[in-house]
Amino acid sequence: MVQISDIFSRQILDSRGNPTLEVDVTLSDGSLGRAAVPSGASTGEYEAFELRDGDNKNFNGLSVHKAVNNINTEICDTFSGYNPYNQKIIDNDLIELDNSENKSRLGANAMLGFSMAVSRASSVSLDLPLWKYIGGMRANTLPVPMMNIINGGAHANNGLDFQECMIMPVGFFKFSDALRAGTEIFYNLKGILSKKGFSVAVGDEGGFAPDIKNLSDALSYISEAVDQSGYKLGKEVFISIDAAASELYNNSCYTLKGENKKLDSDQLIKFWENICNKFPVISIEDPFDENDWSGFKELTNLVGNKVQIVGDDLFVTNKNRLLTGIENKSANSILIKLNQIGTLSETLDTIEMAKKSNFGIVISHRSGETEDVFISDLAVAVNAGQIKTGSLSRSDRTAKYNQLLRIEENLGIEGHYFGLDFFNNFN
Ligand code: 2PG
Ligand code: MG
Repeated sequence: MVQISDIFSRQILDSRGNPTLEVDVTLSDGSLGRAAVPSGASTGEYEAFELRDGDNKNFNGLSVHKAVNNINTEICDTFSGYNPYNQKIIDNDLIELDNSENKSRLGANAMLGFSMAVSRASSVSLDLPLWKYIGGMRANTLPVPMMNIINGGAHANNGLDFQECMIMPVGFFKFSDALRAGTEIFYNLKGILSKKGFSVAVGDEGGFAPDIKNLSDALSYISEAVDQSGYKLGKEVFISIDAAASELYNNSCYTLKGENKKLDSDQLIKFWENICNKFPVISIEDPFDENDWSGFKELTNLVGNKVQIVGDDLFVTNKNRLLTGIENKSANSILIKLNQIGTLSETLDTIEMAKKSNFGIVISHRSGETEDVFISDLAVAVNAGQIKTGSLSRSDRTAKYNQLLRIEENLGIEGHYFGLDFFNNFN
């Protein structure tokens, strides 16, 4: 029987230059699985605990030597000799070993790095691509990308209140065509912004970060770029927003500095309705604070038949929070981030629950990424239908798109771009 023979972790840097960790799992047949853990900037209150050293003299407190050490000692000692194909047993035992409320003892970053690396080592050992190891024969759809071409909020230092203005190229038959369209739009947007005198430097996720103050202006420039690229806005290409509204909420109101507005939840509903009437918006993520369940519910009720309402900080990839959302109809889609929950098995369980309730599924990167392309494989493995992995620049983002190109090639005629299905669900 193949066994885990070695587990080793090291500290590396993420796309922002902050420390994160990487894990190597080696099996008795010589297979090596390597995985790196991402990190967020606009993290949700209910996410699993990311263990950092807090030593201000070392990477401003952000080093992860404690988490690395937990892998190289306790996790290595416990799991050496395990059957690597038993992902669920490994993840359950890992949770038991940690034995804390939110993975704070070993650190969710340590636990996830190990969990991901085990699955990758197993796929190498079985000579299967990761997406096929996780998803089997039924894994055959390429996801629609949400491309974040204007960055704001916590991901840029411009005046834009909302974090992500994205495009979704749904009206194409192939992922590679959708990717081409997105890239052409990105470059036309660059020209438009530069002509208007805006900076075309990019933010954390590779999208432009011009000093635009209000959302309508940002979406107008994007609309112009779609048009200039020769694609039909509202038919082939739609707009998607991540408001990351938890970052804007304080003392029972939403402070929109750029828009020069202070809104309560009811007024923010009107704001979103207005945006949806003005632009072909097909998806809004975190339109309200992570505790504002009623705002979410109200908006889903009003526009949910034509707009996807995605819970990110609201659900934090956690089954219990998702269940509340399903029962209360607080959203109709979930953002999936492995490191919000901390193991691969729990992530797959949450995805399964979402699917059973006909929720949309968006597999997502973090704003602090690495060169690891695990999420591309995961998106195909579970036939998620959507992936959010940033803009069309910076290798930490394009690496994920490039992996999807390889998977598309690998799937050949068995592959199917989810675009038109997504379009049909929301049109
Ligand atoms: C989000 C993510 C990714 P962060 O809010 O959806 O875009 O940002 O990783 O900073 O939480
Ligand atoms: Mg988000």
